[in-house]
Amino acid sequence: MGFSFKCQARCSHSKARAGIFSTPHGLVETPKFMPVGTLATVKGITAAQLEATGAQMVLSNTYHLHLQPGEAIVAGAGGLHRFMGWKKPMLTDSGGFQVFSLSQLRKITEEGVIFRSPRDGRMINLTPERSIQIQNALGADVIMAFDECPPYPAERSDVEAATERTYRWLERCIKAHQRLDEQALFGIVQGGVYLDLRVRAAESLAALDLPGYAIGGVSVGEPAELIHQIVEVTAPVLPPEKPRYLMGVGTYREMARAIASGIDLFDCVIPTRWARHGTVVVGGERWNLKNAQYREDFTPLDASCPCYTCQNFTRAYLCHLVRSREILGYTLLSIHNITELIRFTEKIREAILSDRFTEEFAQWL
Ligand code: PRF
Ligand code: ZN
Repeated sequence: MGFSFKCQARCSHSKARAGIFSTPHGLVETPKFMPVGTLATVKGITAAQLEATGAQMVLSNTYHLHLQPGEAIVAGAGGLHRFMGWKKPMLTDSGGFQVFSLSQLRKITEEGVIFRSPRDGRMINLTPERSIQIQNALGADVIMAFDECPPYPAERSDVEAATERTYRWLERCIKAHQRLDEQALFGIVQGGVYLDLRVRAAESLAALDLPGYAIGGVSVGEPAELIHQIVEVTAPVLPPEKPRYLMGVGTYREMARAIASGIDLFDCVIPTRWARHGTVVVGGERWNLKNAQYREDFTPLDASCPCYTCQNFTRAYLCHLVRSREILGYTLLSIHNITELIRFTEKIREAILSDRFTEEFAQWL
Protein backbone atom coordinates (compact mmCIF):
# COMPACT_ATOMS: atom_id res chain seq x y z
CA MET A 1 0.00 0.00 0.00
CA GLY A 2 0.92 3.66 0.04
CA PHE A 3 2.87 5.35 -2.72
CA SER A 4 6.02 4.58 -4.66
CA PHE A 5 7.58 5.55 -7.96
CA LYS A 6 9.88 3.10 -9.70
CA CYS A 7 11.88 4.09 -12.74
CA GLN A 8 11.95 1.10 -15.13
CA ALA A 9 13.95 2.51 -18.02
CA ARG A 10 15.80 5.65 -19.01
CA CYS A 11 16.24 6.85 -22.59
CA SER A 12 19.90 7.09 -23.60
CA HIS A 13 19.39 10.12 -25.90
CA SER A 14 17.06 12.27 -23.80
CA LYS A 15 15.88 12.63 -20.20
CA ALA A 16 12.77 10.50 -20.89
CA ARG A 17 11.96 7.72 -18.47
CA ALA A 18 9.37 4.97 -18.12
CA GLY A 19 8.13 4.25 -14.62
CA ILE A 20 5.44 2.85 -12.38
CA PHE A 21 3.64 5.13 -9.96
CA SER A 22 1.93 3.01 -7.34
CA THR A 23 -1.06 4.40 -5.40
CA PRO A 24 -3.61 2.93 -2.96
CA HIS A 25 -6.00 2.40 -5.93
CA GLY A 26 -3.48 0.77 -8.22
CA LEU A 27 -0.71 1.48 -10.69
CA VAL A 28 -0.08 4.22 -13.21
CA GLU A 29 2.40 3.24 -15.92
CA THR A 30 4.24 6.40 -16.97
CA PRO A 31 4.49 8.41 -19.13
CA LYS A 32 0.70 8.62 -19.14
CA PHE A 33 -2.02 11.06 -20.21
CA MET A 34 -4.79 11.56 -17.61
CA PRO A 35 -8.31 12.47 -18.80
CA VAL A 36 -10.16 15.23 -16.96
CA GLY A 37 -13.36 14.48 -15.06
CA THR A 38 -14.02 17.95 -13.68
CA LEU A 39 -17.34 17.31 -11.92
CA ALA A 40 -16.72 13.66 -10.95
CA THR A 41 -17.50 12.62 -14.54
CA VAL A 42 -15.50 12.57 -17.74
CA LYS A 43 -18.24 14.34 -19.67
CA GLY A 44 -20.47 11.99 -21.64
CA ILE A 45 -18.85 8.64 -20.88
CA THR A 46 -19.33 5.98 -18.21
CA ALA A 47 -16.60 4.73 -15.89
CA ALA A 48 -16.63 1.41 -17.81
CA GLN A 49 -16.12 3.22 -21.13
CA LEU A 50 -13.40 5.29 -19.50
CA GLU A 51 -11.61 2.18 -18.30
CA ALA A 52 -11.70 0.74 -21.83
CA THR A 53 -9.83 3.81 -23.17
CA GLY A 54 -6.79 2.67 -21.18
CA ALA A 55 -7.14 5.47 -18.61
CA GLN A 56 -5.24 4.64 -15.44
CA MET A 57 -5.67 7.88 -13.51
CA VAL A 58 -8.43 10.48 -13.76
CA LEU A 59 -8.40 14.08 -12.62
CA SER A 60 -11.19 15.93 -10.84
CA ASN A 61 -11.54 19.48 -9.51
CA THR A 62 -11.80 20.82 -5.98
CA TYR A 63 -13.25 24.12 -7.20
CA HIS A 64 -16.15 22.54 -9.10
CA LEU A 65 -16.94 19.79 -6.59
CA HIS A 66 -16.91 22.25 -3.69
CA LEU A 67 -19.51 24.39 -5.50
CA GLN A 68 -21.56 21.39 -6.58
CA PRO A 69 -22.48 19.00 -4.91
CA GLY A 70 -20.12 19.96 -2.05
CA GLU A 71 -17.42 17.74 -0.54
CA ALA A 72 -19.72 16.58 2.31
CA ILE A 73 -21.90 14.72 -0.18
CA VAL A 74 -18.92 13.13 -1.92
CA ALA A 75 -17.49 12.10 1.47
CA GLY A 76 -20.92 10.78 2.46
CA ALA A 77 -20.90 8.54 -0.60
CA GLY A 78 -17.61 7.07 0.63
CA GLY A 79 -15.30 9.37 -1.34
CA LEU A 80 -14.81 10.33 -4.96
CA HIS A 81 -14.01 6.78 -6.16
CA ARG A 82 -17.29 5.33 -4.90
CA PHE A 83 -19.28 8.45 -5.72
CA MET A 84 -18.36 8.22 -9.42
CA GLY A 85 -17.83 4.48 -9.70
CA TRP A 86 -14.15 4.74 -10.70
CA LYS A 87 -11.94 2.22 -8.91
CA LYS A 88 -8.52 3.24 -10.26
CA PRO A 89 -6.23 6.09 -9.19
CA MET A 90 -7.59 9.63 -9.04
CA LEU A 91 -6.10 13.09 -8.64
CA THR A 92 -7.79 16.30 -7.58
CA ASP A 93 -6.56 19.75 -8.58
CA SER A 94 -6.51 22.25 -5.73
CA GLY A 95 -8.87 24.90 -7.09
CA GLY A 96 -6.32 27.69 -7.25
CA PHE A 97 -5.99 27.67 -11.01
CA GLN A 98 -9.74 27.29 -11.59
CA VAL A 99 -10.54 30.26 -9.34
CA PHE A 100 -8.13 32.37 -11.40
CA SER A 101 -9.39 31.21 -14.76
CA LEU A 102 -13.14 30.85 -14.11
CA SER A 103 -14.43 33.28 -11.52
CA GLN A 104 -14.69 37.02 -11.74
CA LEU A 105 -14.62 39.26 -8.69
CA ARG A 106 -11.78 37.44 -7.01
CA LYS A 107 -9.42 38.95 -4.50
CA ILE A 108 -6.05 37.40 -3.75
CA THR A 109 -4.46 38.01 -0.38
CA GLU A 110 -1.77 36.25 1.63
CA GLU A 111 -4.58 34.36 3.35
CA GLY A 112 -6.06 32.94 0.13
CA VAL A 113 -8.59 33.80 -2.56
CA ILE A 114 -12.06 35.24 -2.05
CA PHE A 115 -14.45 34.88 -4.98
CA ARG A 116 -18.12 34.98 -5.82
CA SER A 117 -19.74 31.62 -6.47
CA PRO A 118 -21.00 31.53 -10.06
CA ARG A 119 -23.74 29.20 -8.80
CA ASP A 120 -25.49 31.24 -6.12
CA GLY A 121 -23.53 34.47 -5.79
CA ARG A 122 -22.31 33.88 -2.25
CA MET A 123 -18.71 34.79 -1.38
CA ILE A 124 -16.35 31.84 -0.96
CA ASN A 125 -13.01 31.96 0.79
CA LEU A 126 -10.55 29.41 -0.53
CA THR A 127 -7.31 29.12 1.40
CA PRO A 128 -4.53 26.52 1.30
CA GLU A 129 -6.04 24.93 4.44
CA ARG A 130 -9.57 24.86 2.98
CA SER A 131 -8.36 23.39 -0.31
CA ILE A 132 -6.56 20.57 1.52
CA GLN A 133 -9.55 19.94 3.85
CA ILE A 134 -11.80 19.68 0.80
CA GLN A 135 -9.35 17.39 -1.00
CA ASN A 136 -8.98 15.24 2.15
CA ALA A 137 -12.78 14.88 2.16
CA LEU A 138 -12.95 14.07 -1.58
CA GLY A 139 -10.36 11.33 -1.08
CA ALA A 140 -8.39 11.23 -4.36
CA ASP A 141 -5.06 9.36 -4.30
CA VAL A 142 -3.12 12.46 -5.34
CA ILE A 143 -4.01 15.93 -4.09
CA MET A 144 -2.47 19.16 -5.36
CA ALA A 145 -1.07 22.10 -3.43
CA PHE A 146 -3.04 25.34 -3.55
CA ASP A 147 -1.06 27.64 -5.82
CA GLU A 148 -1.22 30.99 -7.57
CA CYS A 149 -0.90 30.74 -11.34
CA PRO A 150 0.08 34.18 -12.70
CA PRO A 151 -1.31 35.18 -16.12
CA TYR A 152 0.80 35.53 -19.27
CA PRO A 153 2.26 38.01 -19.88
CA ALA A 154 3.06 39.30 -16.39
CA GLU A 155 5.76 41.50 -14.89
CA ARG A 156 8.67 39.68 -13.36
CA SER A 157 8.08 41.30 -9.95
CA ASP A 158 4.45 40.07 -9.92
CA VAL A 159 5.46 36.56 -10.96
CA GLU A 160 8.18 36.52 -8.32
CA ALA A 161 5.68 37.55 -5.62
CA ALA A 162 3.19 34.86 -6.79
CA THR A 163 5.91 32.21 -6.84
CA GLU A 164 7.05 33.05 -3.32
CA ARG A 165 3.46 33.11 -2.09
CA THR A 166 2.87 29.71 -3.72
CA TYR A 167 5.78 28.39 -1.65
CA ARG A 168 4.34 29.79 1.61
CA TRP A 169 0.94 28.34 0.65
CA LEU A 170 2.62 24.96 0.05
CA GLU A 171 4.04 25.01 3.59
CA ARG A 172 0.49 25.64 4.88
CA CYS A 173 -0.86 22.81 2.69
CA ILE A 174 1.70 20.39 4.12
CA LYS A 175 0.67 21.35 7.69
CA ALA A 176 -3.04 21.02 6.89
CA HIS A 177 -2.81 17.61 5.17
CA GLN A 178 -4.35 14.94 7.43
CA ARG A 179 -4.41 11.75 5.35
CA LEU A 180 -0.74 11.17 4.63
CA ASP A 181 -1.06 7.40 4.20
CA GLU A 182 -3.97 7.52 1.76
CA GLN A 183 -3.25 10.69 -0.21
CA ALA A 184 -0.02 12.00 -1.75
CA LEU A 185 0.35 15.78 -1.77
CA PHE A 186 2.16 17.10 -4.88
CA GLY A 187 3.83 20.52 -4.85
CA ILE A 188 3.50 22.85 -7.87
CA VAL A 189 6.37 24.82 -9.38
CA GLN A 190 5.37 28.28 -10.60
CA GLY A 191 7.65 31.02 -11.90
CA GLY A 192 6.05 32.04 -15.19
CA VAL A 193 8.44 32.38 -18.11
CA TYR A 194 11.31 33.53 -15.87
CA LEU A 195 13.66 30.58 -15.95
CA ASP A 196 15.73 31.60 -12.92
CA LEU A 197 12.51 31.89 -10.87
CA ARG A 198 11.51 28.41 -12.09
CA VAL A 199 14.85 26.92 -11.05
CA ARG A 200 14.75 28.62 -7.66
CA ALA A 201 11.17 27.45 -7.04
CA ALA A 202 11.98 23.88 -8.12
CA GLU A 203 15.02 23.79 -5.81
CA SER A 204 13.06 24.94 -2.79
CA LEU A 205 10.22 22.48 -3.51
CA ALA A 206 12.66 19.61 -4.04
CA ALA A 207 14.07 20.21 -0.55
CA LEU A 208 10.62 19.47 0.95
CA ASP A 209 10.81 15.81 -0.15
CA LEU A 210 7.20 15.58 -1.33
CA PRO A 211 5.82 12.38 -2.93
CA GLY A 212 5.53 14.10 -6.32
CA TYR A 213 5.91 17.38 -8.17
CA ALA A 214 4.00 19.31 -10.79
CA ILE A 215 4.97 22.11 -13.15
CA GLY A 216 2.12 24.62 -13.27
CA GLY A 217 1.67 28.00 -14.86
CA VAL A 218 2.34 26.83 -18.41
CA SER A 219 -0.07 26.66 -21.35
CA VAL A 220 -1.59 29.99 -20.28
CA GLY A 221 -1.14 31.66 -23.67
CA GLU A 222 2.64 31.75 -24.02
CA PRO A 223 4.33 30.48 -27.22
CA ALA A 224 4.93 26.69 -27.28
CA GLU A 225 8.69 27.25 -27.47
CA LEU A 226 8.56 28.87 -24.01
CA ILE A 227 6.71 25.84 -22.58
CA HIS A 228 9.54 23.63 -23.83
CA GLN A 229 12.20 25.90 -22.34
CA ILE A 230 10.41 26.09 -18.98
CA VAL A 231 10.05 22.30 -18.78
CA GLU A 232 13.60 21.71 -19.97
CA VAL A 233 15.15 23.83 -17.20
CA THR A 234 12.67 22.94 -14.44
CA ALA A 235 12.22 19.16 -14.70
CA PRO A 236 15.92 18.24 -14.11
CA VAL A 237 15.91 20.21 -10.83
CA LEU A 238 13.08 18.07 -9.43
CA PRO A 239 14.04 14.86 -7.58
CA PRO A 240 14.56 12.03 -10.13
CA GLU A 241 12.97 9.45 -7.82
CA LYS A 242 9.59 11.25 -7.73
CA PRO A 243 6.86 11.50 -10.39
CA ARG A 244 6.70 14.74 -12.41
CA TYR A 245 3.41 16.08 -13.73
CA LEU A 246 3.01 18.84 -16.34
CA MET A 247 -0.37 20.47 -15.70
CA GLY A 248 -2.80 21.31 -18.49
CA VAL A 249 -0.70 20.08 -21.42
CA GLY A 250 -2.02 17.46 -23.85
CA THR A 251 -0.94 18.04 -27.44
CA TYR A 252 1.33 15.54 -29.19
CA ARG A 253 4.30 17.82 -29.74
CA GLU A 254 4.22 19.36 -26.27
CA MET A 255 3.86 15.97 -24.57
CA ALA A 256 6.64 14.33 -26.61
CA ARG A 257 9.05 17.15 -25.88
CA ALA A 258 8.12 17.30 -22.19
CA ILE A 259 8.64 13.54 -21.89
CA ALA A 260 12.07 14.03 -23.45
CA SER A 261 12.76 16.48 -20.59
CA GLY A 262 11.68 13.95 -17.93
CA ILE A 263 7.92 14.54 -17.45
CA ASP A 264 5.77 11.52 -16.46
CA LEU A 265 2.14 12.71 -16.24
CA PHE A 266 -0.13 15.02 -18.23
CA ASP A 267 -3.74 16.17 -18.17
CA CYS A 268 -5.76 18.25 -20.59
CA VAL A 269 -9.42 18.97 -21.37
CA ILE A 270 -8.67 18.97 -25.12
CA PRO A 271 -9.94 15.45 -26.00
CA THR A 272 -13.32 15.93 -24.35
CA ARG A 273 -13.75 19.63 -25.18
CA TRP A 274 -12.93 19.01 -28.84
CA ALA A 275 -15.30 16.04 -28.92
CA ARG A 276 -18.13 18.36 -27.91
CA HIS A 277 -17.28 20.54 -30.92
CA GLY A 278 -17.24 17.61 -33.34
CA THR A 279 -13.44 17.57 -33.53
CA VAL A 280 -11.36 14.41 -33.41
CA VAL A 281 -7.64 13.78 -33.08
CA VAL A 282 -6.25 11.25 -35.54
CA GLY A 283 -2.51 10.62 -35.59
CA GLY A 284 -2.00 13.97 -33.86
CA GLU A 285 -4.03 15.83 -36.52
CA ARG A 286 -7.32 17.65 -35.87
CA TRP A 287 -10.31 16.84 -38.04
CA ASN A 288 -13.77 18.36 -37.83
CA LEU A 289 -16.30 15.62 -38.48
CA LYS A 290 -19.05 18.10 -39.39
CA ASN A 291 -17.13 18.65 -42.60
CA ALA A 292 -19.03 17.52 -45.75
CA GLN A 293 -16.12 15.32 -46.86
CA TYR A 294 -17.12 12.77 -44.18
CA ARG A 295 -20.82 12.47 -45.12
CA GLU A 296 -20.32 9.45 -47.35
CA ASP A 297 -17.06 8.18 -45.94
CA PHE A 298 -17.81 4.60 -44.84
CA THR A 299 -14.37 3.90 -43.40
CA PRO A 300 -13.52 3.84 -39.69
CA LEU A 301 -12.19 7.03 -38.10
CA ASP A 302 -8.79 5.37 -37.61
CA ALA A 303 -8.50 1.73 -38.72
CA SER A 304 -5.48 1.25 -36.44
CA CYS A 305 -7.28 2.50 -33.30
CA PRO A 306 -8.59 -0.19 -30.92
CA CYS A 307 -11.29 2.04 -29.39
CA TYR A 308 -15.00 1.13 -29.39
CA THR A 309 -15.76 4.03 -31.77
CA CYS A 310 -13.20 3.05 -34.41
CA GLN A 311 -14.00 -0.64 -34.12
CA ASN A 312 -17.76 -0.23 -34.65
CA PHE A 313 -18.64 2.93 -36.59
CA THR A 314 -17.86 4.80 -39.78
CA ARG A 315 -16.89 8.42 -40.33
CA ALA A 316 -20.24 8.85 -42.13
CA TYR A 317 -22.16 7.74 -39.05
CA LEU A 318 -20.10 9.96 -36.70
CA CYS A 319 -20.56 12.90 -39.12
CA HIS A 320 -24.32 12.27 -39.04
CA LEU A 321 -24.39 12.16 -35.21
CA VAL A 322 -22.45 15.38 -34.72
CA ARG A 323 -24.41 17.22 -37.43
CA SER A 324 -27.62 16.10 -35.70
CA ARG A 325 -26.21 17.07 -32.30
CA GLU A 326 -26.98 13.59 -30.99
CA ILE A 327 -25.59 12.87 -27.50
CA LEU A 328 -24.05 9.63 -28.74
CA GLY A 329 -21.81 11.66 -31.07
CA TYR A 330 -20.14 13.38 -28.10
CA THR A 331 -19.77 10.06 -26.31
CA LEU A 332 -18.18 8.25 -29.27
CA LEU A 333 -15.85 11.15 -30.11
CA SER A 334 -14.76 11.46 -26.47
CA ILE A 335 -14.02 7.73 -26.31
CA HIS A 336 -11.86 7.99 -29.41
CA ASN A 337 -10.04 11.21 -28.44
CA ILE A 338 -9.18 9.99 -24.95
CA THR A 339 -8.00 6.62 -26.31
CA GLU A 340 -5.91 8.43 -28.91
CA LEU A 341 -4.03 10.61 -26.40
CA ILE A 342 -3.53 7.78 -23.92
CA ARG A 343 -2.24 5.51 -26.71
CA PHE A 344 0.21 8.20 -27.79
CA THR A 345 1.73 8.20 -24.28
CA GLU A 346 1.61 4.38 -24.17
CA LYS A 347 3.50 4.12 -27.46
CA ILE A 348 6.11 6.52 -26.12
CA ARG A 349 6.36 4.39 -23.00
CA GLU A 350 6.97 1.25 -25.10
CA ALA A 351 9.58 3.12 -27.13
CA ILE A 352 11.40 4.24 -23.96
CA LEU A 353 11.36 0.66 -22.63
CA SER A 354 13.09 -0.54 -25.81
CA ASP A 355 15.28 2.61 -25.95
CA ARG A 356 13.96 3.74 -29.34
CA PHE A 357 12.09 6.86 -28.19
CA THR A 358 14.13 9.58 -29.93
CA GLU A 359 14.27 7.61 -33.25
CA GLU A 360 10.60 6.62 -33.32
CA PHE A 361 9.23 9.98 -32.18
CA ALA A 362 11.70 12.22 -34.05
CA GLN A 363 8.82 13.88 -35.95
CA TRP A 364 7.39 15.19 -32.66
CA LEU A 365 10.73 16.18 -31.17
N1 PRF B 1 -2.03 25.21 -11.23
C1 PRF B 1 -3.02 24.33 -10.88
N2 PRF B 1 -3.72 23.66 -11.82
C2 PRF B 1 -3.43 23.87 -13.11
C3 PRF B 1 -2.41 24.74 -13.53
C4 PRF B 1 -1.67 25.47 -12.55
O1 PRF B 1 -0.77 26.27 -12.81
C5 PRF B 1 -2.40 24.69 -14.93
C6 PRF B 1 -1.48 25.43 -15.83
N3 PRF B 1 -2.01 25.64 -17.09
C7 PRF B 1 -3.38 23.80 -15.32
N4 PRF B 1 -4.00 23.30 -14.21
N5 PRF B 1 -3.30 24.13 -9.60
ZN1 ZN C 1 -10.56 5.31 -31.99
